[in-house]
Amino acid sequence: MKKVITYGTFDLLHWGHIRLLERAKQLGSHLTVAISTDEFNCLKNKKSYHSYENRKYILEALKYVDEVIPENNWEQKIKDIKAKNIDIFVMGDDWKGKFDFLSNECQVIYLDRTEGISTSKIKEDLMS
Ligand code: C2G
Repeated sequence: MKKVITYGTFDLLHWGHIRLLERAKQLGSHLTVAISTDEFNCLKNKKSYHSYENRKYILEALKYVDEVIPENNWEQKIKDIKAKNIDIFVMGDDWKGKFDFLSNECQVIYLDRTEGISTSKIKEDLMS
């Protein structure tokens, strides 16, 4: 049973997020998603429209997602991977290279980011 993990804000959930989660789940049989808390989003200079609790509620409703945990900081990934016996760490390739240090703990895979959609594009388009 290969266990997969990924991290992100997942605000205003869109098909780019879903394609990422779908492909992440296809790599194993269990997918954990660590969602950035509202406090951590501040550190990432991101303000999400939906609160952590509501983003968690939405992600937990997805058939590809088996577990949702909070992402509180940049440093927790190694601890999460060890504690949960994770086999594969997945991120979109806008993060390519940034998490290669995790390859001592598990397989690190960057998946193609879905072009033409993003949470910020949704916000910009709605403003125009
Ligand atoms: N993503 C994607 N295609 C898009 C938009 C997002 O594949 N059009 C992917 C991103 O590459 C990321 C995931 O969806 O792997 C979540 O994206 P965000 O919510 O924007 O997450 P981010 O702010 O990049 O946070 O510690 C890691 C950070 O928490 C990642």
